[in-house]
Amino acid sequence: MEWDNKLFDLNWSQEISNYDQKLAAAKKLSIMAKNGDCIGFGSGSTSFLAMKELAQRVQKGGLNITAIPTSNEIAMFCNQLGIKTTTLNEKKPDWCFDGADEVDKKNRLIKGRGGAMYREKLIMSNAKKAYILVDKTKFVDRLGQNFAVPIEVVPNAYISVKNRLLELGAKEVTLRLCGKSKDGPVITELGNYILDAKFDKIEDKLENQIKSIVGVLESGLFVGFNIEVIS
Ligand code: ABF
Repeated sequence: MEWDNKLFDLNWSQEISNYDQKLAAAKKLSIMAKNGDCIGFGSGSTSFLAMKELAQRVQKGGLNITAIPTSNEIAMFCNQLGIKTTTLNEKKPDWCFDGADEVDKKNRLIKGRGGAMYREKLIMSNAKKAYILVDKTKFVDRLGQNFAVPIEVVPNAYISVKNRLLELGAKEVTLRLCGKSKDGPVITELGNYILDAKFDKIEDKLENQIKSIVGVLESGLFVGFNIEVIS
């Protein structure tokens, strides 16, 4: 029997919100890939569509790329779709793509609804350029208007981090809970918790202020990256 690596149904695309806009962005992204590119693969539904578009080009035999995935889930999808993967310890990405929850006029982002913002920021900070794939609902006048800033914290520090975030001006900080019954904290790939912090005003310095709290691994606030937004 042949080795069967098919674990996922990769046909759930039609349930994606704003599907047509996301697919259009994904298609624009996929034609940018060139032979030999090492590409950071982001998470979320728009990135998933881009990954499927890229996989079609790979499967037709016309494109030879290597992916650095931003989550274990994306790594498994790549594997199933026949896209080679590597890690940041082996290779540096030439560029990367990812989704976002909010984009403001200065190309600052809130990311991390899927909880993968640490690896997403790690890859983005090692790539020369990031293409951010969004539908029109993601553009905001004020960063933080629709989404809280997600923050990955070491479990034994989540109360002290929450209190520091309130001191920094957060008006509400909640522990992200999982599932419909909300009976336990969401656990990240690294075994940490996620706090969601609502801010009325987000200045550039907030990213570093959050990062400097002891017990914080990373936040979903992305400031100052070389970004091109594709919608
Ligand atoms: C990832 O996917 C996250 O950082 C962001 O929260 C989310 C966006 O998802 P989608 O493309 O499904 O709106 O990029």
